[in-house]
This record gives sequence, structure tokens and C-alpha cells, in this order.
Amino acid sequence: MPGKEKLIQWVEEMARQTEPKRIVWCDGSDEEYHQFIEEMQDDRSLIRLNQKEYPGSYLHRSHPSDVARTEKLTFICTTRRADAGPTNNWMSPKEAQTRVWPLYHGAMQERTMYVVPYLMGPPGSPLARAGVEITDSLYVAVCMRIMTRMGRIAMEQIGRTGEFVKALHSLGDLSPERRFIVHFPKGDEIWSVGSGYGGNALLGKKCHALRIASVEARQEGWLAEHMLILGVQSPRGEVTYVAAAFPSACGKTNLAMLMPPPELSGWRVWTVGDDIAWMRWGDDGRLYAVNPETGFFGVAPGTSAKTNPNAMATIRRNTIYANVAMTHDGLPWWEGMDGPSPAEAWDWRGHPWSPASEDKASHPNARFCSPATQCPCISSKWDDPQGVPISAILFGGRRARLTPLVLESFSWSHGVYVGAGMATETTAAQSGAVGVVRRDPMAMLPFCGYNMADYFAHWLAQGGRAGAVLPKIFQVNWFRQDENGKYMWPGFGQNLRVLQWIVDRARGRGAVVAPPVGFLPDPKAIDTTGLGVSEESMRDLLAIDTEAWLAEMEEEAAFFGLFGSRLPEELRREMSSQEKRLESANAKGGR
Ligand code: OXD
Ligand code: MN
Repeated sequence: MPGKEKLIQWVEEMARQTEPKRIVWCDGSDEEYHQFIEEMQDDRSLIRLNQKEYPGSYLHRSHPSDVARTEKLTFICTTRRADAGPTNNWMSPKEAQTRVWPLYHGAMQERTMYVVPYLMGPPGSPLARAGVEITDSLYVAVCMRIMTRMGRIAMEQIGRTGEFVKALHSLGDLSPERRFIVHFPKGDEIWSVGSGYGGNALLGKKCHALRIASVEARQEGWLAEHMLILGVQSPRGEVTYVAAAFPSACGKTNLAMLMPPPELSGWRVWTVGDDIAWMRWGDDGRLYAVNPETGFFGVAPGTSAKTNPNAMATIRRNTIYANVAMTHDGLPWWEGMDGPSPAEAWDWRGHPWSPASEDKASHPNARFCSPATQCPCISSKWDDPQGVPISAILFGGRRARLTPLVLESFSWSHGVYVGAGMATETTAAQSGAVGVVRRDPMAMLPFCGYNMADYFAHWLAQGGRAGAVLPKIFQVNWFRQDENGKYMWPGFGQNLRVLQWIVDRARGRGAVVAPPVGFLPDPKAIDTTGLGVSEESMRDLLAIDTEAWLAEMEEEAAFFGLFGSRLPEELRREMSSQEKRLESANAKGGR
């Protein structure tokens, strides 16, 4: 059936269930965007910020119980439970029909249904994929306009190919008891009900570009990953592209927009994407990455001129903030922003706040939603349909102990094992306890749309592709602490010094030593001139505690044990080789 008819039929079917008062087909134009912004101010779902200081910017306050992704209410719907795997919540399609579908019945009565066609990926790219989100939230529609290529351009692809992901969203009654985010990889369908929070409701992002796309990528031989993409430019003008996976709120946006410190003059970092990478093998055997999104949906608290000056410039206009505080002058404010705290403000719920208040002014997971083109360091290739060739892949996490500042894997399959073994301390981006160590393979634990054992196998299989020019795989940790709980590495712009070593390695240069867990930089290989990090601290940052690694491997083995016989043999072999190397190093008295 031609795409447009298929779409009309689906929209009619959804309208019969949700019974909206009216249906608006979004064209993605500027006029439409401005009209939506006006309507939202009228119904008070957007508050106009100080237009002199923050032109085109607004504040949205979400329901206080709806401020982060709700992983426990996020499901993968497959006929067989094993296809979703032990790390996903599973629901059978039949159960979804009886438990979730009825929640849409009459859910849009007295509301408007917005039909939002969107494209993920640059138009004309072999990786561009279309979707249509039906939503009753204007906040969702305006953010989709920033985060995706919305409207006509998507309709063209849908008309031509007849293919699109069907994404149905309703705020429902916003009750956590009736909140579900359900994915049907087989039917390319997503149902989200009961939440207006970005990660649960902007369905092009985590739901489509990761959970649904990861399934498609496996079938078609490419990779859909929770990774930023950046280009590091040397003073000679050579640009090396890197993709990096970090769990939520571990500084991905900061790294993607890294501002080189003055002492590293001549170096530049270019942003291609800050959250998601779709990567496919090119005819020359290299791995090419595109950013499927067109905006940044970043965490505001902690963002400042010190931590991310490029983000601060990006979010100065045309930005939709969610759950930040607002000063009496109509300026957005959050903890960790530059300058003194305001003497008085409204907190994220709209209650009066002062520095003496017990609660934080901004929600820790408050967000900004801004167009990518506003970023001062946006790469000239950020929307290149062919993507950028990736030379290095980084896996990172937030670990106070154990993992060194940087290490390079011995091989592709060892790198896959390193990524699969990732663990991190939790943050506010997901609801639940903060600061607990959880295993988060390749930062995809909440985003992989199928059994992660098969996901590891898919990654391993890439290493065996004929003619593939494999990127090198690294592990990084900016968050190591000393015994007093103080961060040992300055982080932020100074992370460029680590990127420099990574670029050298990716280009076949740079000195290494080889302890049991991977190649480490020779202590002098990372330039620390003028950094104030002593040689001793540098040694500590790169130290490997073999006993602690062996203990960690027990936890890792317990996690891998969840996958039973589905865990790829190659991963088991990497694990057991690492264990043997560690045991023999331990017997010799450490590294
Ligand atoms: C995000 C997340 O919003 O990972 O990017 O939670
Ligand atoms: Mn993310």
C-alpha cells in the first residue's frame, strides 16, 4: 500500500481508539512551531522566559511524578520472552493488548491529536529512517520539531518507501500506575502512555533511534548505539572521528562539545552528535556514523561556562527548558550554573525558592532542548548523509575506583568484552536510587531492544567482517577518586589530553604498556604540562589493582550468567583469558 494511505489508515485507527476532539497534521514549518508556542503559553504549559536574554526560549514544568525515564515501566513486546532477554522488561503482545491498549480508549477526548511525521538521520542517507508520532502533548510536538527533521521531509520518505515506525503517545492521566512505554520491534511500533517526560515521550529518541533501531540494525548489519560522535582536529588540521558510549548523565554532552583549554591551542573538537550514533560499514571498509537527531536534549544542572561553554552558548536562544528554576527576572537557573545563586526564584515546581530552602531549585534531571545548529562547535559534517568515518570507539562510566583513566583493548573482541563489562554509578536520569553501581553494557542496558546476549554476538560479528577497517576500542573513566573522595582528574576540557593519546593510538602512534586488562598509556604518553596533576597522581589514575579486578570479575560473571547458554562463546573466551592474565599478574605481585 502506498505510504500515505497506510499512514492515513493508521491515524484513523488510532483516532477511533483515542477519540480526539480534532486532528492536526504537523508540517514542521516555522509558522506552525510559533503557533504551537503561542498556544502553549495560552494554556500555560509554557512560560515565556526573559526574551531579551534568552530569545525564543521557554520553560515547561512537567508533573512532579514525571521527571525521568521510568525503566521499570518500559517493556519490549516479543512473542518469546527470551528474545527480549533477561535485562529487559518483557510483555507478550497479547498482554499489551489487554493491559496497555485499553488505556488509550478515549484518552484524547477533549484533546487535540497531533500527527508528527519525523525523519531520523540526514535526508538522503542510507541510514535515514522515518517515523510518525501521534501525540496529545504540544510540548512533545515542539520538542520533536527541535530534535528531529519533522513534517514534509519525512512525509516525502514515507510516501516513497511506505515505511515508518508507528509511535503512539498519550499523556493519559499521567498516573504512574497507568504509565507504560512499550515497544513492538516486529511491527515497528511504540506505545507510550501516562508520561510527558522527554525520554518516555519524544519517541524518536530512545524508543525509535535506540530500542527499535537496534533490532533493525542487527537484522541489516549495522549498529544503533547510545553514543556521542565528535571530531578531534589536530593543529595540522587532521580530523579523527570518535564515537563514545556513556550511561546517562555521565558528561556525554560535555565531551561531545569539549572546549580545548587555552594551553592546547591549535586543537579543536567538533560535535557531530551528543547522544545517539547510527553506524554502517562503507564501501571502503570503514565504519561511518550519523547522528539521527537534530537537537540536544541535555541535562541542565551542572552545565556552566566552566563545564561546557559551548552548551551554554547553544542554549541561549530558541530553547525549551524543562524543570529548571526561574528567577524573578525570567531567567532560567539551575544548580551548578555560573555566578551566585539568585536571592529568590521559583523552583522547578513553581514554588518560591531561596538559597535557604531545603530542596534544590532545579530538578537534578532538568533538561534543555536546543537545535544542534546553534552549537558553536557543530561539525560541518554533522548532517552529511554519508556520515563520518570512526577511528576510535570509547566506553566510559562513572567509577570512583577500579577502572583507569584510559585503556585500549587488545583487539576488537577484547574491546567488545570491555564494553559488555561496563558498569557505572547511577544518576538522576533514571528514576531510582542514585550512586549505586549497576552494570550497563555499552551504556545500552535500558535501550537495547532485544536480548543483550545476541547484541554482544552482533558486535562480535562485526569484527569478522571481510575487509572491515575496525576502529580501536578504548575504555575511559573521568571520575576516579582518591581515598578522600576527591576527583583525581580535572575532566571537562582537559579530557582532550586523553583524546590526544587515543587519536595517536588510532593512527598507529603513541607509547603503551600492557598490564593484564589492556594497553595503558606509557605514564609519559599523556601530556600533563601545566595541568597540576603530579606524576604520582598520574600513576594512580592509571593503576590497575589486580585483586579488585578479579573481585569485579565475579560480579561481571554473575551478570553474564543471566544470559545462560545464549552468551557468545567468544565473550566467555575473552573473560577467561582476562581472568588468567589477572591471576598470573596477581601471583607476580600486581601489575
Ligand atoms: C538521555 C538519557 O536523556 O540517556 O540521553 O537518559
Ligand atoms: Mn542518553
